[in-house]
Amino acid sequence: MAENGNGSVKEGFEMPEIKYTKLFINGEFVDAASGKEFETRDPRTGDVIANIAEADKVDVDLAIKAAREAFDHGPWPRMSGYERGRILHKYADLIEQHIEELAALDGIDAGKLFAFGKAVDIPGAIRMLRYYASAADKIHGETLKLNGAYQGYTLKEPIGVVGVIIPWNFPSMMFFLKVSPALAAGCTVVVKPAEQTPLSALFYAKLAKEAGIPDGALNVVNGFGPTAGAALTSHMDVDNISFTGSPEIGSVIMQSAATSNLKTVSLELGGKSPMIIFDDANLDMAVGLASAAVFFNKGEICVAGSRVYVQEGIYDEFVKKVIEVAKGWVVGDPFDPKVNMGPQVDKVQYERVLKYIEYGKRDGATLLTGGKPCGEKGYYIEPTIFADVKEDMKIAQDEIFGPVMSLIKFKTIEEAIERANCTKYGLAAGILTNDINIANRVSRSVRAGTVWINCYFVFDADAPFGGFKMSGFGRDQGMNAIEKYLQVKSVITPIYNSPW
Ligand code: TXE
Repeated sequence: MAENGNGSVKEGFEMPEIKYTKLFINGEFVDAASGKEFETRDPRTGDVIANIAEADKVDVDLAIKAAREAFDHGPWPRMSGYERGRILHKYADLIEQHIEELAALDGIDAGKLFAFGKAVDIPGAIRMLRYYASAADKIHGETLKLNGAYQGYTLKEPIGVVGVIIPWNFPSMMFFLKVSPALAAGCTVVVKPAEQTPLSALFYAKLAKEAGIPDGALNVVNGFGPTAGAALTSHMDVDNISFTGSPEIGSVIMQSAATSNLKTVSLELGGKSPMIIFDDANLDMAVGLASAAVFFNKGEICVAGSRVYVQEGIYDEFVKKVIEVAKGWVVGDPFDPKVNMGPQVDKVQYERVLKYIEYGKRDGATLLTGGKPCGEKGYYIEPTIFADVKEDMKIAQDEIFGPVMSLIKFKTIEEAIERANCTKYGLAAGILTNDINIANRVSRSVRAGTVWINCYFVFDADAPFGGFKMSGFGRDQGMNAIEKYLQVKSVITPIYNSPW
């Protein structure tokens, strides 16, 4: 642990004041109808940060009613794309004025590195918002030359009320990954943030109002999945659900959509991504990227490169070096600039990761380093590496969502491809090689929505992101994503006395 780790706040740093704790419905902060609240906790200590209004079905119904009214009769979908874009850019300007405070809120709520939040997370969320703000006036249909004396065109119209259900690992990025294209398309939105990280979403709701987003167009209802989340997915007046979370809940959400009003659904459901390192790769780069790929954000990242396949020629050398690098990762208070890895988000995830470490030992993998909790309080776990991992072990198949690397030796390209593809997931893959032919062949053979060659974790608003197989379907980011929030309408007219 770093000196300042274990829950102590770095000297001179002022913790953000918790200003917003209520539900945000129809442009107002309101208590839950039941008066219920839930606690949000600081993973550095396990202490309560604040009590948050807890939405139930009644509150979610009110938020949906406001969103429906704002969609059916309000100005948001009726404005020009240019005007919506202007307001969304203003929204981004306001967020820019609060980067530090927002990074600190995600830091205390999710245990995320404050410095990283300030430099990457919140700026990344802003970039997402600006990307779609600039796209709002570029939504076009097509012209259609039809059979006979008819012509037509397509209109792309906003799909309606969008329900957004997001997880806790990137509270700000997730919020804008979904909300930005939906608002740019002219939809109105009800967001249910993860119950572990309710704070920054409420701040974003407040800034949305200040930016001029009309009442009802963006609502935030904090609460739990089986109550607030389920009320959103089963509602007859919600037209689309955009979800990121576990495959188990993705399946529940599809069922709920199917048995209510057949609302459209997009799902991003995590992964078990392979990092494939060939003999000719730059070894130091490979060691650095492979450790960052699974320890970054304490492994709480859907694209974590948790299965590391290393070709036999460099395997022994790689193992020596990666153990050293893992031991050098500083675990501790995410507000301390010396720290590389903060605490797991909550007690449930902390215990889940420790349980997986036990499964690894039980199933015969060799623990090379880490494997234990650290610190006297809070949810800290050492960067952990297992070797001799076999594909039929639980640690090689399940998404652990923690700082646990599984090392696997391979001989040939064919073997690497086959083994990389042998989980139910298909979200991302990393390939490290200097041979263009290997890079091309493997990138086309791995079944994954994103392939990084000689890099990892390179996200951009312009690069579509989503999964193959049980990592889900539908894409966030890129111009593709805006299509999820649009309907295509064909308009057909006769042509009289047409010369052709
Ligand atoms: O996910 P859940 P949890 C994976 C990761 C993690 C595991 C469990 O492996 O360890 O899932 O995490 C809402 N109807 N991922 O339990 O339950 C819930 O309130 C509607 C990968 O946090 O899927 C939260 O807002 N909504 C993932 C959201 O779903 C429901 C990121 C996610 O929670 C609901 C997070 C219901 N019945 C976890 N039940 C990724 N893809 O990055 C829950 N929710």
